[in-house]
Amino acid sequence: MEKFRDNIAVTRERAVLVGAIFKNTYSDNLAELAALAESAGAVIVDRLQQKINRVHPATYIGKGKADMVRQRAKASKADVIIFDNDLTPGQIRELEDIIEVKVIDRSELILDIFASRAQTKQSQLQVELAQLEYTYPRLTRMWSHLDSVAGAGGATAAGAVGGIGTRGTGEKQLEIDRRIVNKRITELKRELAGIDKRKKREIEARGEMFKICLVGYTNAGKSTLINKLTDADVYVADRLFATLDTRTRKWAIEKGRNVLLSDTVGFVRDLPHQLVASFKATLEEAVNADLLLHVVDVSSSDVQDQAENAKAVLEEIGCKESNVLVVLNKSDIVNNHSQFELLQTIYPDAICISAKTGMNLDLLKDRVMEIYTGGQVTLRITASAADGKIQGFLKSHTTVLEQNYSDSMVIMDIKVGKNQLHQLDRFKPVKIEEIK
Ligand SMILES: Nc1nc2c(ncn2[C@@H]2O[C@H](COP(=O)(O)OP(=O)(O)OP(=O)(O)O)[C@@H](O)[C@H]2O)c(=O)[nH]1
Ligand SMILES: [Mg+2]
Repeated sequence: MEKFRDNIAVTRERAVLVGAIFKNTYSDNLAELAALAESAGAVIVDRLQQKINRVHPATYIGKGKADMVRQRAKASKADVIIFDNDLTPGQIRELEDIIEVKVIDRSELILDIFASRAQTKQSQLQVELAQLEYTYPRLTRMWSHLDSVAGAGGATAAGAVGGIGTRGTGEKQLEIDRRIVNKRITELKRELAGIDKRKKREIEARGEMFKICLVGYTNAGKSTLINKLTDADVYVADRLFATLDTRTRKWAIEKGRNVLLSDTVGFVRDLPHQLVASFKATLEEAVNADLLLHVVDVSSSDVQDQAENAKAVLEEIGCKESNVLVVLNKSDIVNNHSQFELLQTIYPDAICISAKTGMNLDLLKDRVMEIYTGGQVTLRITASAADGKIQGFLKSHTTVLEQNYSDSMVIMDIKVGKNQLHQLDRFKPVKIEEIK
């Protein structure tokens, strides 16, 4: 195995995709794996789906099928085989022996993409932790294998020294001991806990503001939407996992009505468990939100699965379904109209928008406003003109339609959300009356 897995990164490598599907299950077309591989920079030269009756413990797909993969890999001059299924270290080793080309699995591919995208300290540490936790058990077994191959060189000690894809010298790696990895894991956890605490304080400092979080499958258009609605200036790209960090901005839904809008990491089917665990703090933003906008890319041929998978991740991290508003994005480039209609029946409350062209963003604003305020009422508030507190509150938390003075009184006509009415109690104005 040390012959091939000296570098797990797949940039510019010629890749053959392999997916094992079980008889009687639906046929997944490897589209997602292809998108992931391309996002990681690989060039796809062939793809194969193998129907199997059961998992073969040694090779997952069985020796005969592995041999077929070898022939195809040879014919297409492949550098790497990427499996859609998660493999054990032992299976990877057996497969590499048979196929004679580097083999990686889906989780390793995703971790590699995350590693190349991580920009902030927090996401870099989160990815490193996930890599160590996923790769480490594999490495320890690789090391025990190496021990018996005197002088073997080139096996990766990936996360331990510098992230997946880092080539190190064999000698040096043999020196790397499990304790170093464990120590690093402890260090990472401690550093991340510190960042978590700071983030929690930041969230608390936001106080009573209404919090909205954009969630959904990767590449659905979340960052495009936050950029359109606020001055966020988040990086947008037609590739998977463009965003790994959370960005929060003020969004003025109406004049004087500010809410907080957050963009966060996108989801994908079966995100490696280690990754979800270490990105917990980033995903916390979604758990704490008052409202989630689930952005769905209606131009994708895989849209229904993507939406279902995103829902599953939301459930996994503990979000309530009642807080979710589905947003059908990219309505400007629908190619499959019957699928689009079907989606509208599945999600009858969804709003069809285009984050790119701005289509229907006013409808989205109205709906969010409705949820935020619980419907609005118009009130005439009479208070002492000297009462600065109530005037300050009304100006920053409600829509002031008119403001007049009479004697020592101020009379303000305002539009306010029913959900906010209780906040008026503490100001004790002289008079509150509803007006039409
Ligand atoms: N035609 C069209 N393209 C869109 C629309 N919204 C986003 N896109 C494109 O879709 C791609 C992905 O957009 P992003 O905003 O980066 O998607 P994201 O959900 O933030 O993706 P991740 O950060 O990877 O999770 C970009 O190429 C956008 O230009 C839309 O409404 N219409
Ligand atoms: Mg994004």
